[in-house]
Amino acid sequence: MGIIITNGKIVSSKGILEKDIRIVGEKIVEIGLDISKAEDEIIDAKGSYVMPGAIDVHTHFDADACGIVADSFYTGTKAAISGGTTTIIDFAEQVKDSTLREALNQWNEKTKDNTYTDYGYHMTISDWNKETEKEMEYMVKEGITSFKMFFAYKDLQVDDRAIYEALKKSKELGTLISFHCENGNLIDKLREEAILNGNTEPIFHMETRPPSLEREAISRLTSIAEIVDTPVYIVHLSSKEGYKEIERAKERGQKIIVETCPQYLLLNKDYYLPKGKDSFEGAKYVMSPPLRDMESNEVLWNGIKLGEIDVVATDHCAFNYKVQKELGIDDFTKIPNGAPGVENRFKLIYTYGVRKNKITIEKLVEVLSENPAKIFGLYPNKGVIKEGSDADIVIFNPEYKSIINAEEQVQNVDYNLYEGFTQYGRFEYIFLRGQLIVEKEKIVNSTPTGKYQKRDKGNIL
Ligand code: DUC
Ligand code: ZN
Ligand code: ZN
Repeated sequence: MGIIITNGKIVSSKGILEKDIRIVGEKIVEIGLDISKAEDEIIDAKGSYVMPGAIDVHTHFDADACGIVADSFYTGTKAAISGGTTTIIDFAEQVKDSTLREALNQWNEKTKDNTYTDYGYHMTISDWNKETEKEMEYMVKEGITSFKMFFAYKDLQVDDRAIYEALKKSKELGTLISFHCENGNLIDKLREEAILNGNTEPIFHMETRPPSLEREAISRLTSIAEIVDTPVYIVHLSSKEGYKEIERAKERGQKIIVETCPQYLLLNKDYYLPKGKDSFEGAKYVMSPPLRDMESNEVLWNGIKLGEIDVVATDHCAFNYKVQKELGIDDFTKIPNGAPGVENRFKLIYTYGVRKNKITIEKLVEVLSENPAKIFGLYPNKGVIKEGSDADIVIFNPEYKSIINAEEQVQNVDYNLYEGFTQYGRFEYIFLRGQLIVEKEKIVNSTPTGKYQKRDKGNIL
């Protein structure tokens, strides 16, 4: 017995198809008309879009501050699938003086039988040495075909020489390295100066991470990548300054893959301004890079439309406002760095992108599903509705309207970046590998059945 999804509009980056889908077990087995067989269960998707499950390639679940975890893999992936995301790729983090294998073991323990979505890992490299280089080969065998390096943070950042060597190794292996582009040494200096001058409020998180320092790191990265002659992936692009720097590299003929996040499209630096009685509220928006000006919002939207920005991910890294963000009440440098959003991405991009005519519905599928799957070696199992693909399917009814409210969210965190925002759409059904997980916005399969995805090498678009 199979499942037939009928009457819906199947969306891909190429257009819309009005056909039926037949699912048997975990896979899509047929797409066409009159394909149902006796005893098939029929799902009527009239009035809805039928889309491949979204993929969020940038999450940090299980992030700890003062011994507390807001979103674990369990709650975080439950929130993800409630919001239309059926696969996530989280960052496993090598800490200095330890190995990539140790990080992988740690992440495997966190995720075991504990995720509602399918999942994979990128491996963060923070200790570059001969052993790390060798371990990259082992990671590829384990299905980890992407890595990450940082230009910022004392504990994580690597120098130009390490980036050059790692890119050479990555090129040899056919893998991809993503980069957090902010000049950490100068940011550290600006933060010290701010505190010495008594500038302790959350707004100084933004003031001490100016867009010029994002541009500088991008310029350095693209210069190194040019020498190695290899593509690079830039995570969470936030500013028009950074965008222009990427354009310059592309004009030279370089391949740069670019990700942004809803917060850099929809929010701006005014959120750091003290509001009413609570001058600390800006702490909710302490994330890196920080929020930028409204012009940057528009440049990034336009970049998506033009195909210059390839992926919209979330950088979900949740800390509660109470107790956790409050660690920095007297000193912004102690505010845990990160913000939630895994649950909200799909409807926000639909509401403020598609409904506002900034992008098409096809582009939404491209940047939320198809490109992430292609870039990170999940395609065509994921990212597309096609015969033979995993039946990760979102049936999205665009007509419902709701207001974002942290009290009603699935994310296990006490605030929402988009509190009070209107959003459109309702998830009528969400399937993960043929299993019905969400019906009418409610989780109907309470067992986490997410599976680790051994990834292939990605296709550079
Ligand atoms: N960068 C990330 O990608 N995530 C959380 C914090 C950061 O700086
Ligand atoms: Zn980052
Ligand atoms: Zn991140």
